[in-house]
Amino acid sequence: MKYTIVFAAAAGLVLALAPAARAGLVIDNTGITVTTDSERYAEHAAIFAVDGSNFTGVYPDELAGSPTWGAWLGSNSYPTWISVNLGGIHDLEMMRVWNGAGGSGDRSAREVEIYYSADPTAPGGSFGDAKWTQLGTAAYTFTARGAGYNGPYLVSDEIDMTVTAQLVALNVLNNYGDGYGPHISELQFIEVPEPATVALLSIGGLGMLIRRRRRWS
Ligand SMILES: [Ca+2]
Repeated sequence: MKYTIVFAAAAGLVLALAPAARAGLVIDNTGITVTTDSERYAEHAAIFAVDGSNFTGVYPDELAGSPTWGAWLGSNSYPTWISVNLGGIHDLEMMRVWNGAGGSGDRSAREVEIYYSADPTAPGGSFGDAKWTQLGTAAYTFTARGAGYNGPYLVSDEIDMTVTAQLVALNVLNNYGDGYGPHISELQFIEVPEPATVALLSIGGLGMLIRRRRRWS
């Protein structure tokens, strides 16, 4: 009876700890690579959507005196896609988006299908392939960012992603009207902590409970 109570309390503790332990960790972008079907200009290559730059998107920083524009600008031939390889399999919690600006803000990506795969050989662009799974059942509508080039801009979208994946692909169906193409300044991926971390916390909590129980009995 006593053990049952302790076990129930421990189980409750595990449940209580789990949400706290889910405070996300940003995946380091060092090992991240990308593939795409379009880069409008070399200085607007797809890699700049995951290079850890352009969180503010302030015009002078973004465009003037910079070797790159810090953002991906795709082609205006839709759909156009970018596939992010996280460098390993991760239990994702969220994707954070800094949508692009440009024009009067209407270069921001608008309707975007999101696909993911734990298989790094999933073929970019062929999202009907069985290796891909679509997140949700339809395209997401990303938030347009900024009016004109003059930020600063905040995070435009936080997309919940409770999935295990190595690849995350954005299939962009359109932008907010600018003729150049979709513009995305930065993508950030948040993962849940390693299960080992949660397990250690739980075991620690269980030990404390048992000790306390013994002291009381
Ligand atoms: Ca960037």
